[in-house]
Amino acid sequence: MAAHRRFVVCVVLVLCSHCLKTECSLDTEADLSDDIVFQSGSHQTLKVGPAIPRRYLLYHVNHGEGFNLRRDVYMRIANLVQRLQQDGDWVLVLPPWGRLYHWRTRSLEQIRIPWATFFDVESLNRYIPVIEFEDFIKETGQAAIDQILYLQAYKEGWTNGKWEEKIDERECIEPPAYRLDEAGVFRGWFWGYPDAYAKAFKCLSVQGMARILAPVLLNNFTARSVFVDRGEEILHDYYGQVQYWTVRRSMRFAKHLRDIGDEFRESKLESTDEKDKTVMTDNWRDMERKPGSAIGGPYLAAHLRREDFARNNRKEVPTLERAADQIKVALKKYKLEKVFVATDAPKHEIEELRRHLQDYQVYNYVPPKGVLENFKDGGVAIIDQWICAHARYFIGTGVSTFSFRIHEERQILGFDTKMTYNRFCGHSEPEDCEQPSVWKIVYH
Ligand SMILES: Nc1nc2c(ncn2[C@@H]2O[C@H](COP(=O)(O)OP(=O)(O)OP(=O)(O)O)[C@@H](O)[C@H]2O)c(=O)[nH]1
Ligand SMILES: *[C@@H]1O[C@H](CO)[C@@H](O)[C@H](O)[C@H]1NC(C)=O
Repeated sequence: MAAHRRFVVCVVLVLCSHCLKTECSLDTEADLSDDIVFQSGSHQTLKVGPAIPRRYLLYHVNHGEGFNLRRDVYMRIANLVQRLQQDGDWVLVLPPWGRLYHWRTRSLEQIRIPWATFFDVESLNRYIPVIEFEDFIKETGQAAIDQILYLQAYKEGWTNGKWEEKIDERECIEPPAYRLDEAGVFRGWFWGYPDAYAKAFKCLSVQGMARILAPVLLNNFTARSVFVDRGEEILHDYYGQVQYWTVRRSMRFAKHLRDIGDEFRESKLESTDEKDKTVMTDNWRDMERKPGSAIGGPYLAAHLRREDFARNNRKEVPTLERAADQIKVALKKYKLEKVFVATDAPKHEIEELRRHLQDYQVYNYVPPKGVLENFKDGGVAIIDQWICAHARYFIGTGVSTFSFRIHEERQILGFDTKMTYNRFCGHSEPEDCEQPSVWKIVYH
């Protein structure tokens, strides 16, 4: 998983100049079609054309991927929908959350979770039209999807070592994850909805940015609802550019989770938005902050990714003792006494970390039973991220997408990148290990 993600990041970097080039041709096309619509309308006073039928884009991500990589895939797909919107009435159907590898609390049923549990759906809707899967069922009358497009790489890899953008209908490389049943429809995993099915299934080999799917969805597959599986196969159209940050800004966490995090900040960490200069506007579109305008609460936040990262002995993971040493250096430098630790570590590891930091006040968020029951492991992780996002200083774990999303959240709130783009040096790395690359927020 992680190797795959690193690979994706490299490709994005290499292709940056390439995507800039193709950008202009696509934009011209859009402008032309706008003109035509406008002209025909201006000749006749009352021109009632046939209503454009609403089309639905559904998508799914490979089962093994974590929550925070899935958030990244949402951004790629949302920008595709934004592109499709120029040519019709498209709506993105949000894939219910569930069965994530890292969601370990066995006593909970963590399946068919709507996006509203974790995100502010109204905010998402301010960028592109989105609906929950349950609403899709209500709107269309049944959990039936017209067409599955299963994305995969090219069997032959990159031919003669050259990377180019392409997409073709191909035979499935792996045995298909959907099977035709006696009734002639495709059955498989549709987020735990046993009645859901699809009418048609195809594999597409793809190498390219999300928008490479646009002409295919507009011209080749004209079914009303199209389900793109393995959405992580396509790359960001504009990594780190305006479109990237706009959709990222639209991904606000659900208010009920933010409130819980804020309550913890206030009661334990002496942190409130007024004092910390992190007050948010109601609409993210009106929020543009100068880097450095946010001060943050009087605490340091650390994200310490353990579990599988530690078990696999990744070089980016520090021993708890070394993590504590690095935290102490920053606490002294910024004259702070309080530490908030977000981690997936077992209790005994948190206790060990506390022992190494006994001269300081160490906090971590332990959810009351009701919070865990209502908002699940995913909600608790978001509360952790939210508290980290409001600290004066943040230090994360290298290559963890959990930490990456905190970096972004802090830029949106207006923190200086120096107080954000920091990570622990792992057990087999030098003390001055390479720090995360800074992706500065852009608004225009
Ligand atoms: N509550 C909480 N959960 C965490 C924390 N760190 C990781 N997790 C859980 O572990 C999951 C995996 O982390 P992700 O950020 O999704 O992904 P990653 O850390 O990059 O790991 P992979 O993508 O799986 O390689 C998260 O989605 C959480 O469920 C943490 O600090 N607090
Ligand atoms: C889409 O249709 C065009 C024109 O018929 C064809 O050349 C192309 O191969 C098709 N692409 C896919 C992915 O089906």
